[in-house]
Amino acid sequence: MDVNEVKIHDHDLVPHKGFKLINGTHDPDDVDQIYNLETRDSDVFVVTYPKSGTIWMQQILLLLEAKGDLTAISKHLNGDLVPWIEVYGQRQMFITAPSPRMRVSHLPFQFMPSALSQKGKVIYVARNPKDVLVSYFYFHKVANMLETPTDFNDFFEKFMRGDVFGSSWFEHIKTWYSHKDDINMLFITYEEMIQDLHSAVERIALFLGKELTDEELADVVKHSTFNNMKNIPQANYEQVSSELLSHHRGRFMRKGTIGDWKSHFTVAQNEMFDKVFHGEMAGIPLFFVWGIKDIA
Ligand code: PPS
Repeated sequence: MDVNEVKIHDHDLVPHKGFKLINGTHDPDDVDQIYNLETRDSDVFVVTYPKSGTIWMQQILLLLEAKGDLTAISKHLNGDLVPWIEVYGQRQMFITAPSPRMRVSHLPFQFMPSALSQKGKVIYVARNPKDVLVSYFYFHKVANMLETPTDFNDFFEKFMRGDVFGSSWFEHIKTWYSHKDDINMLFITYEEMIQDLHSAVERIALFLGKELTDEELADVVKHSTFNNMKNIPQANYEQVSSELLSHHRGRFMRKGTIGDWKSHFTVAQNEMFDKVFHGEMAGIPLFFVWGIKDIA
């Protein structure tokens, strides 16, 4: 099934084994089977909580594979070339797909192929959760399979309760991070990529064992900057039907920066967020960049 075949049933989230799936996009029985998939050494899974840089990483993987040649990847949507493994029908296609199989996923660790502990690689992209929340708020207005929030506060509360597809941001990152040594995983942040995209792409290429010339690497970087990606229709999913995405209400390449939360959070929301963050992340050695000035 390609992206355009996803059916809009209603806005229901389907609770499944402690995680919330989207009705019509995911099938719980199918998702359960992902755990049993055989993996290959050449498999690459990009794992993210929604709105953390999934499409950005799809673009980088595709460009690394094409040695920086944008025209080689321009005919299809990023999500058709590097699909979400949990979208209904994709698991079956994965089984027979030729190598290298590159996939993205928003699933928590416990649903992913157990064989990843033996074969295959994972790139986990983390983003500071305040910016994730804001980006996800706007995406709910665009994506017709997700309920449009009444207002920002309504969405803020849903996000904090984990009452969204992806469930709790805190649980997602903590479970994946706690398994980082059990699998072959590169942990990278959205903010590191913003700060120095060239170094990030070099790290990703090294992790994947891709050998590119300096010129090819520079092309990968050039075609994955926000300014260039915002003009690439397939990276913005512009070909996806208006039944699925209300394109007039927003874009995938929206702001592409760090700290947009500062123009959205009230003082009270920020205090509440910090309190929850510090409680949930106590003892976890992860540090986030919360504003663009922090890296300038
Ligand atoms: S999704 O729907 O979960 O797949 O969305 P995802 O791709 O994970 O996240 C979308 C946000 O990533 C931003 N983005 C980028 N930022 C900087 N540089 C590049 N090249 C880039 N590509 C995507 C995109 O703009 C969304 O963030 P916001 O804050 O909404 O702009």
